[in-house]
Amino acid sequence: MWTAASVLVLLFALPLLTTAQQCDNANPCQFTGGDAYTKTAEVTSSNGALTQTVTVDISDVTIEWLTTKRRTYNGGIPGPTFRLKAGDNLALTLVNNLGPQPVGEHNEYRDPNSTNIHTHGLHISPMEPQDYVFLEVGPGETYNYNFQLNENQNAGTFWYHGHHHGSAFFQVASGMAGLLIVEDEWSSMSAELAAISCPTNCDKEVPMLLGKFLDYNGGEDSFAEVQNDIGDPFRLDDTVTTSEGVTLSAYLTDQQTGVSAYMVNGQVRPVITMQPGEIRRFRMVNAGPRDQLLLTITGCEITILAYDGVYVDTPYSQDFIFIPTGGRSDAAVRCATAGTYELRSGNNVTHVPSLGETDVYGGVIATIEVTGAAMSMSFPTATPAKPSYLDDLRTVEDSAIGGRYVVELGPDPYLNRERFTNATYYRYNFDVDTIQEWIFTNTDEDDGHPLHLHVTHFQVISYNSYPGPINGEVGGGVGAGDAFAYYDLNGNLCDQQHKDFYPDTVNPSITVDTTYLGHDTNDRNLAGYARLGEFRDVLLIPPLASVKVRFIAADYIGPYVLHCHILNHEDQGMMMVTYSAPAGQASQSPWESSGGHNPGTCSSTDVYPDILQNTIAAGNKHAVSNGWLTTLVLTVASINFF
Ligand SMILES: *[C@@H]1O[C@H](CO)[C@@H](O)[C@H](O)[C@H]1NC(C)=O
Ligand SMILES: *[C@@H]1O[C@H](CO)[C@@H](O)[C@H](O)[C@H]1NC(C)=O
Ligand SMILES: *[C@@H]1O[C@H](CO)[C@@H](O)[C@H](O)[C@H]1NC(C)=O
Ligand SMILES: [Cu+2]
Repeated sequence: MWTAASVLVLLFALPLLTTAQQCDNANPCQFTGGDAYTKTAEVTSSNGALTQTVTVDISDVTIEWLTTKRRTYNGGIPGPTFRLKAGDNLALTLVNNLGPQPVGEHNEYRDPNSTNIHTHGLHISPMEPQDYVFLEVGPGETYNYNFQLNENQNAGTFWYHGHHHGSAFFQVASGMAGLLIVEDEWSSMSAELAAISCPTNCDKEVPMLLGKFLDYNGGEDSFAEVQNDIGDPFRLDDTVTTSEGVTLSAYLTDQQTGVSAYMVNGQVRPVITMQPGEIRRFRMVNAGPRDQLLLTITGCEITILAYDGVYVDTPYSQDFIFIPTGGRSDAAVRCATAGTYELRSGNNVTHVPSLGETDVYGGVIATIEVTGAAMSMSFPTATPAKPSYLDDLRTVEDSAIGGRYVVELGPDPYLNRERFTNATYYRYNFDVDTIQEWIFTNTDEDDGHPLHLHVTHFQVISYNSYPGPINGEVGGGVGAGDAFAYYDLNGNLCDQQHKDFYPDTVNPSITVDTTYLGHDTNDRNLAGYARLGEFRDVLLIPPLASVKVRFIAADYIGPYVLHCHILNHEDQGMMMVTYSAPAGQASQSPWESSGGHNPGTCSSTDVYPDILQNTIAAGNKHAVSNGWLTTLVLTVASINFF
């Protein structure tokens, strides 16, 4: 018999049975997504200052039905958004409430409970109490950061995250990341840009901290695996058997059943609501920490405003946005007609020649619901002027170059043929305020690596022809003690090797896969390439590539850290330190390049490696520029294609 009470029970029970609400840790299911997009809580500076505390602790984080224990900033994913202006002071107290931990091995995942903060992309001092990433804030410790933003800091989209070597991947993947936005002065923006930007039109800004914070089923580099390696006691429950008859951990790590999402501000596939014709400013951070994003919004228009917090000279429309892990993009987005659209990421065969086999996340990230009255808005056609430390260096005289250097990537986790040693092992030093010309090369046959430089952005000058070397993985995986060697493009062993080289264990010749050779002649608008003249602080270096960049080592003395922003690679040693010395004090670096062999070279008789070798030698000294060297550098093939 139906009583009023049982009808009521039914009314309440029915919606529960038909939605994801019925799922919990004991009854896992796929995520539904679909909540309205929400901005992360923002704190804004006033009168040139912002004082904040971020506390790192273990928190219960609930994502739809899944509850996990994560290390977080102030209890949530992501941390609070900081809004600042050029010249501001950010007094940031970092409280580490975590407990003791075992001693771990150098260049392996370790120290889950030690942390620090890196202000990724700011032009700021790399010394204490600012952006010194070798500072360890250990369990139970508190540190008072005092970040003094440069008077001329360019306005843009930046972020902050944990950067302790050994736990960088683990903590960022756990959700320890937040947005850091430097706002433009209203008066510096065009009417169209001001119409989609704070301070007057904050409702048009869509800040998005994107991250794969649900990364269980991604194999050996996934969060779940690293949790195991690093000894996190807060792994998924292995004691509860789920309704599927397996443990939650087994369910989630299964490629078929496991959930995965590239989250937006800690939300799974949220819905962004816009009106037809409305333009919004998407401020996107790829907090990764290991996948690249190749974003598209089929049916809508995209105008690129900035990459990595630096405006492009003139906004341009493009049907994709490529953001390597660690990178950012500001893009103006407009959907002309009512309907439902998807912001999705995925590889695309068109772009493969530039990306090789680099990991690109595949899936829907957010939905855009376009509804309501039509609006008439115009895309910005101009961007604010850049500060002088971001001057255009494309046409500087050779005699103005204050130093040259080569940074060679691969195999992971090697950078310039060594793994990370220590904070004061400067592989190269240069005078502050000089113009630097560096070449980034990637010896991997198949995989690109996103290289990040601290303290300053660099300008992309050219994609050069690649003469070798390539790294050959001989006898299994690559790592300390594993056999690998450098070969030329014909597969012959290079005479320039590395300090872990064991001649007995490698083949004298191998077959080289040159599928991804030829970035210099590639004239297409492909995701894996930055447009020449643009600035980046993270640049994907495609497989078998040589990219020339320049920057002014302006204002700051101290360590300029370089590392692969696939944070798994960084934690395992794909990081090194260069040093900006007081004017006139740069000297020959006290250490030889890897065991006497110079990165970027293969055979000492080839012309191109000769140049690189000489470039390194010259760059090691103070502001060298001599005639024959600069002539040789000019002969390096560099074809400008935009
Ligand atoms: C880290 O800190 C948490 C919170 O105090 C503690 O439970 C855990 O045992 C500590 N050690 C490790 C290795 O996680
Ligand atoms: C692949 O990228 C090209 C160029 O950006 C684009 O024209 C094409 O539509 C894309 N294909 C898919 C399936 O997204
Ligand atoms: C850093 O590493 C270099 C090169 O291995 C070594 O010579 C130097 O002593 C090390 N410094 C410290 C402080 O450990
Ligand atoms: Cu890498």
